[in-house]
Amino acid sequence: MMTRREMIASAAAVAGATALGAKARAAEVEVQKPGGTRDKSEPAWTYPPHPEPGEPGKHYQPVTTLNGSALPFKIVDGVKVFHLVCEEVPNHEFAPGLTAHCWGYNGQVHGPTIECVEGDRVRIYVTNRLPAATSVHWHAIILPQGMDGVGGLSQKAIQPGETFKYEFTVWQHGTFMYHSHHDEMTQMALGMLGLFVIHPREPKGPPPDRDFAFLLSEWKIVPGTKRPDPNEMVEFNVLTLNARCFPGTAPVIVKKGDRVRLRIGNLSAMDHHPIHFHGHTWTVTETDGGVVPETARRPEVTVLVPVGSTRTVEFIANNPGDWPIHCHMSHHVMNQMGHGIPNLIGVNTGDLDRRARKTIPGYMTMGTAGMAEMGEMGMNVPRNSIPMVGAQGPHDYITMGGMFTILKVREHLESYDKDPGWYEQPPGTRAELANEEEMRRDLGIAKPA
Ligand SMILES: [Cu+2]
Repeated sequence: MMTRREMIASAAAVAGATALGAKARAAEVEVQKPGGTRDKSEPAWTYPPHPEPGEPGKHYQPVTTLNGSALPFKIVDGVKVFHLVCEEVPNHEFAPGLTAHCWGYNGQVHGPTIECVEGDRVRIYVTNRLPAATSVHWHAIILPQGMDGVGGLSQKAIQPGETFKYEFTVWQHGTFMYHSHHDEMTQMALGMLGLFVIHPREPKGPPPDRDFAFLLSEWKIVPGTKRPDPNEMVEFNVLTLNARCFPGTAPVIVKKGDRVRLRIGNLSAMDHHPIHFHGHTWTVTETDGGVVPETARRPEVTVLVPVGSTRTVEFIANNPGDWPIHCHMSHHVMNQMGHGIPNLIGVNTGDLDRRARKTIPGYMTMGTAGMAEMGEMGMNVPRNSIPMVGAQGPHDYITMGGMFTILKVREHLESYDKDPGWYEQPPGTRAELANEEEMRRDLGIAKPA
C-alpha cells in the first residue's frame, strides 16, 4: 500500500515526466519496466523503445539453436531490422537417410531464431516466395493488434511475391515463437515455425553458461515419400527437436558445473510433449507468459510442454556422463514405421519366415519379441526412410529415435563445438552381467531358473 506522501510524490513524478519530450522519456524507461512503475492500464508496447538496441556480447549472450541458426539483423536508425523469406526448402534432412520437401524461412526448417532485447524496436520484413499466401504470427508477444499476423483478422494475407513489414517494440523477455497464421494446418505441418528469444535488459538471476533453444514438432511422412502430409491428425511418425530426429539431433554439450538453460517450445500439430532428462533435476523458471515466481518453482525431471507454449528450465550440470533428453511418450521416441504393425509379441510364427521367403525373397516377420531389433538388424527400409529406432551406442544399440538427444556432461572439454565422443565411465560404475559366484552368494542360485 502506498502512503499519502508516496502518492503525492509519484503524482508529481508523473506530471514531470509528461512535461518532458519523447527523448527524455526514452531514457527514463531504464527504470520504468513493464509491471513496474508504469500505468498498468496501458499495454507494455505503448512504452517508447529503449534508446540503445541490444547487441550480442554486449547486452546478451546469444542462445544456441542446435541444428539451426540465428537470424542476422542490422540496426537502422535505432531499429533492429530483420528479413524473413518464406520459401520451399527442398530435401530438408531429418536424419541421415530421411529428407523431405518442406516449407520454411530463409532456406531453413525451422526458421532461424530471432533474438533481441527487452525494449528493442524491431522491424521484420517478410517476403513470400511460397506458391500460397501466408502471414507470420509472433506467438505470445504483446503488441498492437495489427501486428499480430493473423491472416484476414489482423492483416491481409501476404500474397506470393509480396513483402510485408511488421514493426513493434518488445517489452517482454523470455522464449517466444513465430509461425504461419494463414492456412496454419498446412503451413505449420510443412515446417513454417521458428523461435523468438527476447533477452532481459538487465540480467534476471545468474546468467547461464550454456543457453539452448529447442522447438518441438511432429510430422507424417509416409516411408518412401518426400512430402509431409498436412492432413494427418493422429499418426505422426517423425517427431523432431529443431526439425531433426535421432540420430540426426546434435548433442547438448556442457562442462561439469555449468548452469544450463533449456528453452523448449512446442508447435506440434496435436501433441503435448513431456520432455524428460536423466542424471539431474531441473527447475521450470519461465513460460511464454513470463517468469515463474521463485516461490512457485519446484524441482522436476520432466516438463510438459503443451502445444502452443514454451517452458524454460535450468539446472546445474554436476553429473558427468551421456544422459538422454527425450519426450517420455514412448511412440515419440520412435522413427517411421512404428504404426500399423500387427501385435505379434509372444506369437510363435514357426517357420513362417522360411516359407514366406520362397515367394518373397528376404521376408522377415517383424516384432515377435518387440521392436528393438528393427534398427539393428539392418533390415532393408524403403528408399528415403530411416529405421524405426535409433543408432549404435558405445555399449549396444540405442533403441530410441525421434524426439531424443544426448546431454553430454564432461569434466574436461576441448570446445563446446566439438563432440567429445562417448562418455568413459569410471571403473566399477557400469551395470554388467552378474557372475555365478555373486548370484550364489546373494540370491542362493547359480543361474536364474
Ligand atoms: Cu512427445
